[in-house]
Amino acid sequence: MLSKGSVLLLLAHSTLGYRQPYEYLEALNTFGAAFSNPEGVFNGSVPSPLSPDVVGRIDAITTFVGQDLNAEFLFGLFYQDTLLASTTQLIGIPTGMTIQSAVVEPPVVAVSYISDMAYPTTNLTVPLQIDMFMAFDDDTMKVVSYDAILRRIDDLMAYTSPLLAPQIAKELNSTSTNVTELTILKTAVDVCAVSSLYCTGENQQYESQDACLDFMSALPFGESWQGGMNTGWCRYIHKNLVQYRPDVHCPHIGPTGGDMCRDRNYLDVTSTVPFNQTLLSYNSSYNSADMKGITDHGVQQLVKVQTESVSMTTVAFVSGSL
Ligand SMILES: *[C@@H]1O[C@H](CO)[C@@H](O)[C@H](O)[C@H]1NC(C)=O
Ligand SMILES: *[C@@H]1O[C@H](CO)[C@@H](O)[C@H](O)[C@H]1NC(C)=O
Ligand SMILES: *[C@@H]1O[C@H](CO)[C@@H](O)[C@H](O)[C@H]1NC(C)=O
Ligand SMILES: *[C@@H]1O[C@H](CO)[C@@H](O)[C@H](O)[C@H]1NC(C)=O
Ligand SMILES: *[C@@H]1O[C@H](CO)[C@@H](O)[C@H](O)[C@H]1NC(C)=O
Ligand SMILES: CC(=O)N[C@H]1CO[C@H](CO)[C@@H](O)[C@@H]1O
Repeated sequence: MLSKGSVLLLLAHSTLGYRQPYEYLEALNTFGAAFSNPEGVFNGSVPSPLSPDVVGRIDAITTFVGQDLNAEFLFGLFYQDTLLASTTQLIGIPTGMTIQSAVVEPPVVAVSYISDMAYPTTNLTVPLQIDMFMAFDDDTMKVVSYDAILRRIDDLMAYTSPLLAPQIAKELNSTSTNVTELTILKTAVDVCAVSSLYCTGENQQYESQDACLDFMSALPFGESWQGGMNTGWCRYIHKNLVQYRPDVHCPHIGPTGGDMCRDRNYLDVTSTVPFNQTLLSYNSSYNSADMKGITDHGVQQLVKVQTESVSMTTVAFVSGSL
């Protein structure tokens, strides 16, 4: 319990201070524009909005550490290899990004984007809502932490799969009208095509093309939230990254799934906080000047946040006076 006269002490971070709110909004727009132009980011014509030490997490997939892996996932994932570029893909290509909601609370921004995902072979464009907590390097305004949730990813897949399936059947000369079967077939064909082309020599994963098709056809596609688990869906996601670094990504589409497409423990996943830069911002509004006139009880309620990890930006109570 706080005694009367307790002082709310706010330990300051040793940075120069935060940017103006509009600068965070600009950074959100920059990120949105980059996400909508993956090819440009990947070929270097659009500067990457990511800080070199970025750590990102996408709930339906997993955590990515460092600029290379994050760039591959956020941008490279959508930049199709010529091998598959003209075929129907289960993952759309972002073609536009708008902000539906945003809160700027330096150093953290919470944002909900609507990304227009295009499926060119079917002329389909479907919105995907992406909720993110983001923190920026305040010198460069590049993303240093992001925690992304693909909102309604299950609904999106349920909506698009039957619309894509007839075109997939046509491309694969299949007479099936069963969406599940076609999805598994498409996953197997694409993963194995990528594996044969890129995963050779030391990076070889399967004994033969047939061995690959057999393995992939028997593997459950999985639920859409299992994009980081031992599923066909996980390998389907990772197949797009193989083109960039076969040595890193081939194991992810192979039988073992490497360190990406594997069993994961729900409790571990949920309790791990992988970020280097905090996504907590409770110091920024509640400074001691703001607290004037608020009762001790009120202050306690405001800062009674249970946090998972305590970083330098922390709130502490000191009894007595300073
Ligand atoms: C890079 O990507 C942009 C955007 O799609 C494109 O306009 C440009 O031609 C590409 N440049 C190179 C060198 O491939
Ligand atoms: C997509 O639109 C183009 C141009 O309108 C049309 O030629 C093509 O047939 C359409 N494709 C499908 C699969 O609907
Ligand atoms: C589908 O059939 C066409 C025409 O016979 C052929 O050119 C194409 O290679 C076949 N595609 C596949 C994936 O088997
Ligand atoms: C589609 O195929 C799956 C897997 O073979 C099967 O479990 C399911 O019953 C089929 N659905 C329909 C509607 O036939
Ligand atoms: C926390 O709040 C104090 C008091 O307003 C302020 O001096 C300090 O700069 C803040 N720390 C951060 C990291 O914003
Ligand atoms: C600079 C720094 O602290 N990098 C760390 C960021 O977090 C990842 C794991 O989440 C570490 O592997 C890095 O060393």
